Amino acid sequence: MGGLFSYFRGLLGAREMRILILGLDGAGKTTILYKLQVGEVVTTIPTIGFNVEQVTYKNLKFQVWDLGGQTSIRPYWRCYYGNTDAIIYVVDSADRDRIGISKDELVHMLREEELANAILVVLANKQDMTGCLTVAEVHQALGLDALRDRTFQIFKTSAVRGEGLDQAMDWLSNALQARK
Ligand SMILES: Nc1nc2c(ncn2[C@@H]2O[C@H](COP(=O)(O)OP(=O)(O)OP(=O)(O)O)[C@@H](O)[C@H]2O)c(=O)[nH]1
Ligand SMILES: [Mg+2]
Repeated sequence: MGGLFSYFRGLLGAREMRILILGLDGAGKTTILYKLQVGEVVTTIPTIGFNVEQVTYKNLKFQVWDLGGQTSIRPYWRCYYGNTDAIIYVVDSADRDRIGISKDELVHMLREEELANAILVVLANKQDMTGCLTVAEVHQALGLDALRDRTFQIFKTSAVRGEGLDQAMDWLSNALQARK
């Protein structure tokens, strides 16, 4: 089955990339998704379950799953890990109280076998807020120094201002293409 699929994949050219957007509730996942899609911020309500969107970015088609981040929903993230090419992990840089929980969820997730080859993009979001952690502090707090055998990069973003998202997506597009 897998062989047949790879054959068709080769025949038909690039397949769609499957990307998950994860992070604690309120981190800004849905805002980022809609920003990428339509270029303007729409009002979001907390995501119960998930949003799936098709995002085309520089000729790359992404199937993006924005999974809700509430505590009760987090155990279900793993149901969506299969065939994931990349994870965009969103952190609320202004939420100092919960950066440790954010780290724990990330570490937990990266242990999953199914995600062993997934590229990781960390977005230190809400950089427009005064008193937020810097990108270096987020890097440190998430323990990213400890990552081994993982293609990853961290970016500072402000989803509401649309800052940093292009750089992050550019990097991700290149990383995905380089891997094929
Ligand atoms: N100041 C600021 N606010 C942001 C930023 N990104 C998102 N927000 C706000 O943070 C709140 C939560 O954003 P959402 O995009 O709904 O968060 P989410 O990660 O999808 O949350 P769940 O669906 O509950 O998991 C909203 O009020 C957003 O407007 C940002 O970069 N800066
Ligand atoms: Mg949401």
